[in-house]
Amino acid sequence: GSSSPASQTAIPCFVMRGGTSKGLYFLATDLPADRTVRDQVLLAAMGSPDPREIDGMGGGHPLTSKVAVVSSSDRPGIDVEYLFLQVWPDRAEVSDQQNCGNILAGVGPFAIERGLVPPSEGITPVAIYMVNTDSKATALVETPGGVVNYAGDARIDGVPGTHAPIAINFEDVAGSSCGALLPTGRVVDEVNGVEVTCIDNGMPVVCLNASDFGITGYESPAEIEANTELRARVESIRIAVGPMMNLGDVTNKTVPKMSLLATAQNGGLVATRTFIPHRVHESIGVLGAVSVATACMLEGSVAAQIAGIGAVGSSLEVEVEHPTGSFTVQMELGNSGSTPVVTKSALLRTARLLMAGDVFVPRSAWESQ
Ligand code: NQM
Repeated sequence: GSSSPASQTAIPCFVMRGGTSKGLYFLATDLPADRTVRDQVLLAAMGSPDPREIDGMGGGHPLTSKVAVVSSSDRPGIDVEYLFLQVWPDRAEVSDQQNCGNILAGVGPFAIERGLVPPSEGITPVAIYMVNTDSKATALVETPGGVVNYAGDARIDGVPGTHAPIAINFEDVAGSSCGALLPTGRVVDEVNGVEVTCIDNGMPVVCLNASDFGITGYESPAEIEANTELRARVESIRIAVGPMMNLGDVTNKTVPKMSLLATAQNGGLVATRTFIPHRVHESIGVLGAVSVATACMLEGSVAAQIAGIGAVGSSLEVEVEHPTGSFTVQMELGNSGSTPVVTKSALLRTARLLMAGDVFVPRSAWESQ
């Protein structure tokens, strides 16, 4: 009846495509301050746990069950803070254990649209503190006439059509999750009889040689997901390397990502098929691609053995191939002794505001604690 309290709570929310992912974008001030209640609310908003997320906004896949929580910042040189949350589709769990460079692509436009960052004429640089990894990114957002522009000629593989370019620059992301670029202290480790390269240049990734697993590395994500023996072998290596990468017990974590590598097919650096970590990515994550490209620069690594290149020059542009095309990473290299180190990386993304309004959650979700 009209006197009963509203059965649902409305929360201001944008739905955005960020790069090759899609998610819900919130201002931190619009969400419950208590983490347990916040996670309860986000699960309800997405419709998790349910493999189809039918009673919520999630798309039933990790790439479409993502959340950005954005807030203003007092940190020097920083405009906004971005916390990434992965909502598991099929498990009642929200994880802050990884960053996401694709959802990051929507953070600049969102911050401008929601009034956290005043637009400049032409292009607005947005300096973003990435809470999950205590690191910084700068996104360049087109704002002609002080309005965010989403239309343009930039194309990224894995997304139909063309859109306004959003250039993103990273500095100092090495070791941001694991404490070191090479968290095991070695370029190559042997785990379960297989050579692996464990690396973190913004995302913890384990580079594997696809041929060690009896596949070509050019299979479709669906074919790879259907290979139960392969999945079990990759997962047991993942569990084994977790503690070696300073990530602890990773059984229930979304990291490290497991990237099966093969010789490039289309003139790129290397071909990738990446477990994130249970579903296989339709393309590759942003920081995941940066980490794989970095591994290719390290002499003797599993990646370099396949890519067949050492470090060349001080700045280069490489294509990391993936199931739906390739991902361009620009890298600047410095030297630490004889080891090349990636000092900066830059890449191109696009993002688009899909919907702005309120997301509704059952009142009990917000009041559950
Ligand atoms: O590596 C998927 C994505 C990602 C993460 C994943 C990402 C990144 O494509 O920076 O973007 O690997 O979980 O959104």
